[in-house]
This record gives sequence, structure tokens and C-alpha cells, in this order.
Amino acid sequence: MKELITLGEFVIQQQHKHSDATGDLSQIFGAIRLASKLVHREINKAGIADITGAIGQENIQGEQQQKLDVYANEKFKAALAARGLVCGIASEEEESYVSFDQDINHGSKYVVLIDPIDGSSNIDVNVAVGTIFSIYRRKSPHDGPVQLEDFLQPGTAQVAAGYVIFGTSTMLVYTTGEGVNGFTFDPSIGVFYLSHANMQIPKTGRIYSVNEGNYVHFHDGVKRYIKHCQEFDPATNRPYTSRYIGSLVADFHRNLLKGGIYFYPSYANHPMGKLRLLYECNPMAWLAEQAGGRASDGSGTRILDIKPMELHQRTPFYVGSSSMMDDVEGFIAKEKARLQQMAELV
Ligand code: AHM
Ligand code: MG
Repeated sequence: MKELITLGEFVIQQQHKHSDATGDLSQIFGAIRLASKLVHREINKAGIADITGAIGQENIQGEQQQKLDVYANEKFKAALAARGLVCGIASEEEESYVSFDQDINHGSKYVVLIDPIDGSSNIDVNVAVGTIFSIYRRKSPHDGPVQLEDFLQPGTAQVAAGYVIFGTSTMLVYTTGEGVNGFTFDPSIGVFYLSHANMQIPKTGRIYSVNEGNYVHFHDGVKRYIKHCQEFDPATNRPYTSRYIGSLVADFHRNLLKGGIYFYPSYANHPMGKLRLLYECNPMAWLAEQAGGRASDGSGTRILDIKPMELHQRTPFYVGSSSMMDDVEGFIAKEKARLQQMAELV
């Protein structure tokens, strides 16, 4: 029988490749792994919780029902604080960053940014959701509380990033800058096993993922690209396939495995797009690049190069197979050039 490697073993093996590694990062992964298992358990009883009491009401054990995103936020926060390896977190669920103020946390080197449950509108309808995380080395002195500057770092400074997808099975996918690896959870024994080693996104694909309900509001370059997808796939002479779950993690994961592109452009209602640079775009962009794909704002700026100005900053987001990224950026650039030309004529 094939020897299976657990996530814990894999992380330690990776750590041993670096003689200067202290093991702190491996322990942070331990915390993320633990919180993921708790969220997995909670998600899998979400249906039962629904019939035993609505959110905000007491359940049959007399406990208040918690929204899953609040539950996940609390679990990740507690697990990360407990080990003393992280000095603070920033979360999509929290207005400001959270400083871990025990003495054991002040000396720690890392901060974690997290979207505890992404795609939360899908929870009530039993559709895949995910957790997205990224880890940075702090910039402030290691002997005091965490500072805002520790979180406002460009994506190129990430030390590790990944997501957990709670789908038909639960998987954890992550990178530390040495490729992308995926681990599938075996709930019967509570262990993640390496199932997808060295993941590579196909250079091109046939899937485009965008909320087409917003089509009439999109800029012409984006519209033209969508029309291109609907009309022509040079490989098959058929249109591309449209797939949109509305859970970034699920849409990204499928495209990573099969080849495709996900985009959330800017438009009138969302002048900076919808997705958050720090919690959603940076980790996914790095994973995409590490798997051989690309991520940009659609107008030539690499996501990982954007210098964040605030915690909850948004950005237009395009991510996926490199040749599809080339195509969509080409359509957007062409439209921009056309508009510029027209402006010069008047
Ligand atoms: P959330 O963090 O509030 O869940 O929002 C992020 C989600 C993404 O997972 C998803 O791709 C997108 O929002 C869907 O938005 P829309 O419903 O506007 O298409
Ligand atoms: Mg989100």
C-alpha cells in the first residue's frame, strides 16, 4: 500500500529543508489545522443546527446558536493566540486588527490575516465555503504589541498562504513559496493526508467564473472578453464553460485543478471590485503564481505588488490560467487604448 504523508509530517519535512527554521511556522500550521477541523465539524452539523434552532436563538443544549462565520473567526483566533507564535491577527470579520496581548505573544515573529468563512451566503444552502489565510513576518520590534504596519505589507512579503475548502470533502491547500500542495481530510481519524502534490494550474483552460448578473454594468473590455468566452474556444471550436459558485475558494479550487479564470471586476456599484486585497486576493494570487498561473487587477498591476493602504482595502481581481489571464488583460488594454484614442480626437 502507498505510504500516506500527513499534513503534520509534510510541514515538518519542509521545515527540515531549511537549517535556520525555528519550527514556529510549523506550529502555526498546527493551529490552523486544529481550527479547520473544528470548523469542518461545525459545518457538517450546520443542517442539524438549522432544525434545532435558528441563528441567535438557543439550541436544545441551551446554547446560543452562533453564525458559522463568527464561530470560525473565534476558533481561528483562539487557536492562533494559544500557542504564542503569533502577535496578532487581522480578520475579515473584525473591524480592526486584533493584538494578542499575553507576554508569550509579544515576542513572536508572525501575524496572520484571515477570512474565516468566505462565501458565507452559501452556508444556508449547503454549498462549498472556505477559509483563506496568509502569514507574514512582523515588521515592528519583537518586544511589544503588534502594529498596523505589520499587516499592511504587499503580497510579495507573504511567508505562507492557503485555504481550506469545505466541499464534498474538506481540503487544505497551501504554499510557502515552494510550490502548492493539497491535503484531503479523513474525518474518520481526523487527519489531513497529502493528496495533491505539487499542484499546477493548466496553462490554459475552458472555464470562466464571473457573476454574469452584473454584465450590463461591466466595462466594455470585460464585456468583450465575456463575449469571446461565449463565442469561441480555439481548441474545440465551442464556447468556454461558465461556472460560478459565488464562493471564491470553491471557484478558485476548481479552476486550479481544471484550468480556468475567475474575475471580480470593478464596476459602478463596486468601483474597487468586491474582494479584499489582504484576506482574499493576496493569498489566492500567490497560490496561483506558485501553481504556474497569474493574478492581476486586470489593468496590468500584479496583485502581489499592490501596497496596501488599509486593512479592508478592495481590488478588482483576475486570477487563473496564464494564457486566459493574457487574453482578458489584452481585451481590457485594447478597450482602454480605443477610449484614449477617441478622447484624443475630441
Ligand atoms: P464574502 O467574503 O462576504 O463571503 O464575499 C466574498 C465572496 C466570494 O467568495 C465570491 O466569489 C464573491 O463574494 C461573490 O460575490 P457576488 O455574490 O457579488 O457574485
Ligand atoms: Mg470573504
